[in-house]
Amino acid sequence: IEKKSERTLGLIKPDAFLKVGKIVDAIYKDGFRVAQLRTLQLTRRDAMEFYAEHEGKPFYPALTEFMSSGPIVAMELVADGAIQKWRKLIGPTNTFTAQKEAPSSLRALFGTDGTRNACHGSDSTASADRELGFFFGSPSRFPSTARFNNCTLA
Ligand code: DGI
Repeated sequence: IEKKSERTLGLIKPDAFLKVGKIVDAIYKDGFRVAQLRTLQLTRRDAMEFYAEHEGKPFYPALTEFMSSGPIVAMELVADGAIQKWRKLIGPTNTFTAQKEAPSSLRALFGTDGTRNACHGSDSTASADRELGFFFGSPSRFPSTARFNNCTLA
């Protein structure tokens, strides 16, 4: 079955920021094209808006605190069936579940725990459109990335 070329929003979360080299390498090895990439840091308010669907859940405060705790990498990833393909590459939501069930997945390799799980991927075409607009829409809501130029990448 021929799948349609698709785009998705991939994030490298703060706990895996310094693994951007290894993660982008895995992204290319899996056959994605990286159409856009930027480094930025979310404010708490940005993180609350990005994850608004989880407002009121017990993990929402820790999630939004974590997502605004340091620099992240936002990527527009393009491939046939990119949405499911990227979610398969990152693995199950919980890092420990990923380590048991998908030990070569990015969350298994680079995640920290249930909240801090290294990567994000859109879960539908509607969320991919919304999330790509959030990070790459014009005019951009995010300031210059120049202040991250001193970070050392692993
Ligand atoms: O699409 P996912 O990131 O795999 O999962 P999601 O949209 O259901 O949840 C968004 C993020 O919120 C997830 O990456 C980690 C966090 N999260 C989800 N469920 C739980 C959670 N964090 C904790 N601590 N406990 C949860 O049950």
